[in-house]
Amino acid sequence: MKNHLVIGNKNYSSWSLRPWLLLKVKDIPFTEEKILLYREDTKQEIQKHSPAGLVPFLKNSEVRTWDSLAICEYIAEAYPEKHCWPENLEARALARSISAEMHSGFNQIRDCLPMNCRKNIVFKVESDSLQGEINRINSIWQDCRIHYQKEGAFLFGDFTIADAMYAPVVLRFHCYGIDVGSVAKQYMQSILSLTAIEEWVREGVAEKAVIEQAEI
Ligand SMILES: N[C@@H](CCC(=O)N[C@@H](CS)C(=O)NCC(=O)O)C(=O)O
Repeated sequence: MKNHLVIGNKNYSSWSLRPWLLLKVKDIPFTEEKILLYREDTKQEIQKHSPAGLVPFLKNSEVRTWDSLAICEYIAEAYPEKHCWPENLEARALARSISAEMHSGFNQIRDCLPMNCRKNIVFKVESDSLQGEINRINSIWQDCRIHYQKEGAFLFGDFTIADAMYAPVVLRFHCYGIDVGSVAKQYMQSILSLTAIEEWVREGVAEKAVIEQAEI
């Protein structure tokens, strides 16, 4: 099956990173096409592929699918041998819950700490609502790691969709110097050490485009 993934700028597009990382880590072949965001023709270019007018978007000879979590769910179903969700029912329910929580929430983190692989600063967190979201993520990572640490270095042991969903947050916390507990820090290191993340960041940093709206 020839998968083709349409993504945005690697430096900025956190939603694009999620399915891209899942495909890479699970070693599923795909071609990629980048559409630069915040340009005059961005919408028009994306709509050539996606009816929703947003990236990421995945297509192959069988399906057209869009929205990061829906794409990841499709990959999980199309490649059951890749175990994109945890095997265990209880772990799977938790992995789905925290993935959905990420997908539908954390607006303060999105607004205050936009993904920007080039950033290397220590952001001073002054708002309680932002700190509250950081604390929630810290406790999600800590609880998962403490529970599943014997099974591997990721949230549920092996890399799953839950890790793909939280990878952009790891990058944000890393680039903005956000302080988390030691267990969460260790988890961040597992994500940051992935060859695929190194590749994404390297290519994102090398991009020429600057999106002023995402520069804080
Ligand atoms: N809920 C969507 C959000 C996708 C999204 O907001 N994508 C942004 C880039 S990160 C986009 O395509 N923006 C283009 C535009 O608004 O013109 C998902 O999970 O994929």
